[in-house]
Amino acid sequence: MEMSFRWYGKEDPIPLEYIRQIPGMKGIVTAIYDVPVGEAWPLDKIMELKQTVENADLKISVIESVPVHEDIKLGKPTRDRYIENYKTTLRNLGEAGIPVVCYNFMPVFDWTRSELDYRLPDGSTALIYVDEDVQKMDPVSGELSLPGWDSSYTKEEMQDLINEYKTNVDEEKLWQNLEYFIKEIIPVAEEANVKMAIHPDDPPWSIFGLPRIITNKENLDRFLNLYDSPYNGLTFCIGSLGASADNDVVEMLRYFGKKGRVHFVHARNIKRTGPRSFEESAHLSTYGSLDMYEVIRSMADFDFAGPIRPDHGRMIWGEEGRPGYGLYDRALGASYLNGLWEAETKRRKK
Ligand SMILES: [Mn+2]
Repeated sequence: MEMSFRWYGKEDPIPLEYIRQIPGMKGIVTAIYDVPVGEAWPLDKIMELKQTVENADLKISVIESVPVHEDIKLGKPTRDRYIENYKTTLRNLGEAGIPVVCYNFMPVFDWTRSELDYRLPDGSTALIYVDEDVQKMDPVSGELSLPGWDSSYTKEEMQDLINEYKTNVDEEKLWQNLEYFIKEIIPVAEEANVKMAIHPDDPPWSIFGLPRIITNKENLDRFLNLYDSPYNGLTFCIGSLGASADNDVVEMLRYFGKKGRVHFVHARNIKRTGPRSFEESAHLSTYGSLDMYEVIRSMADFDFAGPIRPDHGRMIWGEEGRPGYGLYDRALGASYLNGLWEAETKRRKK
């Protein structure tokens, strides 16, 4: 297990030097943020990022993420140009020695929450998802006030995009579009020696009537079978998958880990507050619905040697900044996970 931490580049209020001071911290999870979605990442920008991280005595463990252009998810004729750009990016990342790329295939919306600063009883704030609140939002009417949604679309563009999915892309069509993409990029990932790690949909169910398919064990299996290669793998996000009580994340992690397809782990706890509602809790097992000791135990069962990061954290100790991505609670999460891992792996050697 290689502990890592997400860093949003030079705009991130948390400097690499602080991240380096977290005990056991080895890797950085980051991306290039100033290249438009769909364009190829130039090699010199990647090398500059790598050097910045290495100057802080850390290394890039994972690129999270190389976003997939909507035209690819929609299966439009223009997708081929964007797929070629994606391949160029993968070749450049390979040349820079980047081992893993995290990406997702969620239509229009990335991770979704109804509130980003919900106050927990101890005074800390957390990201939460309350189903009734999300149901009330109507992105097509332009009334969307999705927190954290950094809208690069105008109201009209958003309406057109959502209508395009509703007219042309149901779940099966989205599977076909994903298959087309995977069959194009995995051979390039193999050549470039970059492991692809798809992130599950967060939350793992349809929102706003849009299809979502990377949601449960059966679908993750179906996904891996689209292209049978060790380079076609998963970012196993415990909090995303665990938001649905139907997902036994501990069993799923062990199952996919033993297949050699878990290339990256996102670890955070969530507390389910309804069938389709949850709060992001502190990492400790006793604070959420997921047993983090069992999570670590299943990773020890397949000798996980890849990168893991504390996914989100609460805002504590008066810290302000990017919701979910403060320094303190994620650092506590990393230390807790390191402690569980040390205890479990030492116990096994005795
Ligand atoms: Mn995640």
